[in-house]
Amino acid sequence: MTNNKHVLSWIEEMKALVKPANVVWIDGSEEQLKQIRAESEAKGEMIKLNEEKLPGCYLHRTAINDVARVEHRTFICSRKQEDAGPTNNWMDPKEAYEKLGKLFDGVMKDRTMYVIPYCMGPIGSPLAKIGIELTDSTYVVLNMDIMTRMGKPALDMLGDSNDFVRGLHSKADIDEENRYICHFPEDNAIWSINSGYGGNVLLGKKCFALRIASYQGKNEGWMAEHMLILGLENPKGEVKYIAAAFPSACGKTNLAMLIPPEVYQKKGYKVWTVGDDIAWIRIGADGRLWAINPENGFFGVAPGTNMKSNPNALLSTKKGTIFTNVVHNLEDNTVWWEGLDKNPPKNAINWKGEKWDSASGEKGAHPNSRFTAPAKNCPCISSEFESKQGVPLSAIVFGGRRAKTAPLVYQSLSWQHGVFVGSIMASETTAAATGAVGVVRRDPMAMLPFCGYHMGDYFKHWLEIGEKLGDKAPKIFNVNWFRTDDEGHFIWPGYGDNMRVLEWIINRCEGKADAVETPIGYEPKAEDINLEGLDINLDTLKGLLGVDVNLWKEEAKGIHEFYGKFGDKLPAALKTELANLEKRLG
Ligand code: SAT
Ligand code: MN
Repeated sequence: MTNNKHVLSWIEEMKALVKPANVVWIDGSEEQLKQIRAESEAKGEMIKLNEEKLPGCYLHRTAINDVARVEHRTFICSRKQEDAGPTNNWMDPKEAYEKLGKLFDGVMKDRTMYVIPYCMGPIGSPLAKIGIELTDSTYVVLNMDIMTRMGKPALDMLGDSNDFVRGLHSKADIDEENRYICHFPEDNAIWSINSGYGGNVLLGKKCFALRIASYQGKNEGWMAEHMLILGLENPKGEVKYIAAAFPSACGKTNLAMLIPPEVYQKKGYKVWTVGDDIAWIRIGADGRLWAINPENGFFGVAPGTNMKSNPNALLSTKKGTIFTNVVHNLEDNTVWWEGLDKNPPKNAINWKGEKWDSASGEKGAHPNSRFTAPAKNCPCISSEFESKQGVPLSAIVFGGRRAKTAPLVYQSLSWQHGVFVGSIMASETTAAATGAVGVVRRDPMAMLPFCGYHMGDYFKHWLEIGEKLGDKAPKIFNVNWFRTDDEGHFIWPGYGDNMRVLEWIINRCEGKADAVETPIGYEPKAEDINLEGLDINLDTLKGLLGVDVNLWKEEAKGIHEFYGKFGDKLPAALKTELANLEKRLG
């Protein structure tokens, strides 16, 4: 499929290591995919679902010990430890190659090695980049087909170039003790072994498009961010683009596919999805920030997705989709998960592959069960989805799950202050990674698990981009849909009603809305958030916008502690911003 010497010699080297029984180059043709689906089905790895109700859809179950990203087994293997920084696990690249080399040695001797060339971003886009993943998993091949532009066109785009990310993956024995996800930013390489879970093994996604790409972006003057991208169309037909960073499983897919409330629909507002997880962002010829979504599908959280919460996501899963770790409904050979509807199937198999009775009180789907759905299925996919230059950003939004401290929305006082706001993001942990759920942790720009280099340098990079942008910089905001009352109930309805907040954000960007200055930033006047058709009164909204000075003083202490980690690498501008916040808090 290619004469590229760099590609061919690297593959020879990897073959000598993993010693596959067979090598199959993935060309991306439907004919070849058909065959791989059939093999995968024959092995019992994929279960073909009801062709009438879910055409082209499959169910897959991962091993019980392999259901989420493993941050404690994820390493940045830069030559110098300092370059990985205090927020990443580090392993010396020599040690990593040696240790993993032993695990990879002969691992594919009874298996086929698939060579997957893929492109992150639209083929031919100046923002797109090429990767090649070697894997022994047909599940990976079939997921990469949905999530990336996979096959011959990617190799053609690469031509003779050496600029491609070298990914090596083996399921091996799914041995938890020897599970490693290692990144070698200086070698453009990723080695992943002993997992079969999406975020650990679809190497184009978090490993390349965030960890390796963030490092490339720092060196090349662009940004790889954990952000959705949406277009908000007003009644005049003008579309403004927003990129928003939230930690995993905090509603990026829901926000990206938002359906405006009826009062907005009647006026002609619409939301278009460009991406739901990752944005690659560059300064364009006009001096503004432009973003593409490097992915080609959605790897979304299934539980809670339903026709009310996110009809566009659910409709995206109706064909050509792979479901992972959801309930198998044996009544009609379809799938189910908690929050899909109120009728759990009577005759069903849970995510562990056991006969399941919903009355047992045990969850049938894993909380981090997923769908892999083609972007082209999405009813609200943006007309700019394939655009090679991407879309211009008007606003950048940060957000997380905070029960109390963070108000519904506020705007930063400047780009520099916005970088501060992003750097102090905190959120309750979710099931997207193994470990405790619901614990508040700092997650700067939602990149804590995904920044491929020293986070102090990452903050510096953000500040430098702002200097280059000057007055063309998008405005920066922070949102929190997750404030709770004393009984722990969410106060803000969220989902489609988040449109009301987005409207204020865009109005601010266009100089059309007022704001009040608080110690933490600009907030809307309560009357400037449209509550028409909502069950929330002005006082409740004022509560949601409230800034509790005492809580924020506590917060400032926590920020000092967190910033302490970065030592000399913490940019002075952020120290200044923290001091200014404390001054404003009094
Ligand atoms: O599991 S993934 O890393 O692919 C998704 C996520 O955690 O955001
Ligand atoms: Mn994500």
